[in-house]
Amino acid sequence: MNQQIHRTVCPYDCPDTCGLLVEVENGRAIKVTGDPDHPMTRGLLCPKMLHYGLTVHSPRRLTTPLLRSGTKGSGQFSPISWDEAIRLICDRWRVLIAEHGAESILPYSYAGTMGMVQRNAGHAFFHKLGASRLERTICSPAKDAGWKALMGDTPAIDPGEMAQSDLVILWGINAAATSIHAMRDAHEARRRGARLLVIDTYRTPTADAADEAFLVKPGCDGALALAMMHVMVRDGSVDRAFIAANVLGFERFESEILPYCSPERMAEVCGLPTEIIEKLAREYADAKSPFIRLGSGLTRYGNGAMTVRTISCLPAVSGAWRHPGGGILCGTSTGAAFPMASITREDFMLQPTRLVSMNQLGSALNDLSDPLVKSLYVYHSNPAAIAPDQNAVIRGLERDDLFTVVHERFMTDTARYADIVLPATSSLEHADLYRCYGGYHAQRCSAVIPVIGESKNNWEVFRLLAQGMELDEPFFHFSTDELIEILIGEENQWRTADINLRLRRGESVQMTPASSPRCDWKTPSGRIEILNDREPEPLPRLLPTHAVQDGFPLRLQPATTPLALNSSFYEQDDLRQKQECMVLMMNPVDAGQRGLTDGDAVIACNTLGEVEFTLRITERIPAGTVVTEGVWWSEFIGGGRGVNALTSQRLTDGGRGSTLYDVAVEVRGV
Ligand SMILES: Nc1nc2c(c(=O)[nH]1)N[C@H]1C(S)=C(S)[C@@H](COP(=O)(O)OP(=O)(O)OC[C@H]3O[C@@H](n4cnc5c(=O)[nH]c(N)nc54)[C@H](O)[C@@H]3O)O[C@H]1N2
Ligand SMILES: Nc1nc2c(c(=O)[nH]1)N[C@H]1C(S)=C(S)[C@@H](COP(=O)(O)OP(=O)(O)OC[C@H]3O[C@@H](n4cnc5c(=O)[nH]c(N)nc54)[C@H](O)[C@@H]3O)O[C@H]1N2
Ligand code: SF4
Ligand SMILES: [Mo]
Repeated sequence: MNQQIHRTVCPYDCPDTCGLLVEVENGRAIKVTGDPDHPMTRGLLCPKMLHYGLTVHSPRRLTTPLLRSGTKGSGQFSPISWDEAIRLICDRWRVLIAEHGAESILPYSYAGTMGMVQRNAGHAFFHKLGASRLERTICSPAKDAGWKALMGDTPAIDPGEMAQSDLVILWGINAAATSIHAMRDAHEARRRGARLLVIDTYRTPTADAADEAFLVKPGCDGALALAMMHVMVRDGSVDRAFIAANVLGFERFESEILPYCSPERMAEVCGLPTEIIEKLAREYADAKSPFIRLGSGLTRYGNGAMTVRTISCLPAVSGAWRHPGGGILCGTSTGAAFPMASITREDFMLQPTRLVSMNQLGSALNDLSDPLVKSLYVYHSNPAAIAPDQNAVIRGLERDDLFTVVHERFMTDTARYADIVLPATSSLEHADLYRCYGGYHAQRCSAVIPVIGESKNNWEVFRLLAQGMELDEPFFHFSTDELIEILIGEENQWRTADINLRLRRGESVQMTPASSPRCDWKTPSGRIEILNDREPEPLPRLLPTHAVQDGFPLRLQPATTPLALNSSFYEQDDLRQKQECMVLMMNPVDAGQRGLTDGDAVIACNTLGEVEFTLRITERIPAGTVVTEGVWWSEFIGGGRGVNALTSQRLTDGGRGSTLYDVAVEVRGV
């Protein structure tokens, strides 16, 4: 028996980027555990990755290239060889480029793997081809836009500071599901005496772990933050000395905005009673070093950027920034640690090509002209399930004249609509370099098992396509390891020669962020800019969400589940069965008003679509809101449509992000 333990990294889109130990026996991953020596993981893994072997060796894995043999969406395909697949794709693209121009080809990729080489493997190829470019903004760009409007380029504080705080607020983050190591840190802070508060739209497992949870109406946190600051001004608990030295424009904010944001007024908007807002404001102001960990949940609304900007004013007004442990953390950025431009190769573009928002794929496939999108190449993403306005996306994918290629590990909703499907490796079958967005670590890894079937990794496929399209560029001859070497070759502020050496050895390394001292604000004025005249809205203020629609009185919140990650992990039967089925959670009051009972089959609808759910009546959801968790594959749900048949292609107020959580619906029995 040949048995070995290998070090590798979790490839999924999760802020923790865990170190994994994989036990391999005769070429199969038989056990996966959290690396005890990894600075963030420290031996703790989430339930999804504990059985990663079931994903990697799933009987559902695609093993050969496939050519469509039935109608689009039928899932009927015949196996073909790689040579034939590449030839068919390149022949078709040559014709399309001659007839419609290269911008008629649209790549679509996002976060199936977070490895820097495999994730960005297509950029150089599509830039060289002159294809349309994808604006990759589905996740939370509104968070960055909101932060930037107030804080400019000020870097994030160290997530580890949470331990020094006396009041931790997890705001719009379901850490127990989505960032389990931040949750562990929150527990540790609490054991040391900090109070733990959660602000969410429903009672999540994270809320259960808190000393107190506050449930707001979806997209209305800005009102809560404004009311808190109103109370702080009224009660004289703002830090005037800190403001005078560090903040720009507080006087105007104080005189033009806050007087209209009394708790009485804002209570109606955010759904929290006046006395609770008062209490929360006092507790925040009285804490010495309150630490706000801001999630992405509240950013996916029409007012998402403004909400982040408004909440981020709190530590400026209270002076929390003065003390270690105090402040607000939106997420860390390690983007500058590696020379990504040497992989993405924007210099390969002869001129900047058309940009298409990934949040508006439905419109791009149905309405975009000059040129029409004639070919879609999807890799490590599942837009038929995860993109907003699913009906529009699928209508586009059904077009007979659209040539669709999907490179995937599984027969996803998107792959079902492909003309050609290409089998992709899992992270255990290819090399890559990973960096984290919830901390400052990085790690390189090699393949630890042989490839499954004829799968190929993203970079290998783009090398074959470059050859097929006769793209004459030495770059396309590099191996994955050579590209990794380009990324870690040179030292910089983040990576010393020693860190690079340890990266080469496959160790998990803690990089040194190019940080600045506390209260060194990287804004044009050198202060926290509560007043920012460069923004369309110069001051933070109350902005409405999108989802106010007559006839659709309930707010639907699509939420995450600990048992899946976006549409990934539905291939693991055990995890999926624990979720049981696609559930819609509703407060007893709303259910009573509609004559619905627990377990009913129900339909949630709005002007975009109708989706079937199984109803679960629960006090965990406040009246007026309904919640569904997970992004289900259509093969496991009734009616064939997931929650994104109800979400819209409208964009956020800043950052052109998705407004996936900004949804109005009505619910009825089937
Ligand atoms: N298990 C698991 N882990 C994941 C993912 C997953 O799907 N499953 N997804 C990964 C990805 S891609 C991302 S971007 C991150 C996201 O991770 P998080 O930042 O945690 O974001 P979400 O889970 O989308 O939303 C967080 C919480 O915000 C709440 N929320 C929604 N709207 C509002 C609002 O208006 N106000 C307030 N206060 N709360 C609101 C939701 O109910 C949810 O509990 O997680 C990553 N990790
Ligand atoms: N309703 C609703 N919609 C959402 C969300 C939500 O919470 N609710 N979350 C949103 C967010 S925050 C995000 S970030 C997006 C995420 O959207 P996506 O990035 O599309 O993420 P996944 O759904 O995980 O799909 C990734 C696919 O990549 C494939 N894959 C994995 N590794 C590889 C590889 O190495 N090569 C190739 N070729 N394929 C690979 C997997 O099999 C999987 O099918 O979804 C968004 N959509
Ligand atoms: S999904 Fe997140 S918590 Fe789970 S193993 Fe991967 S990085 Fe760690
Ligand atoms: Mo995301």
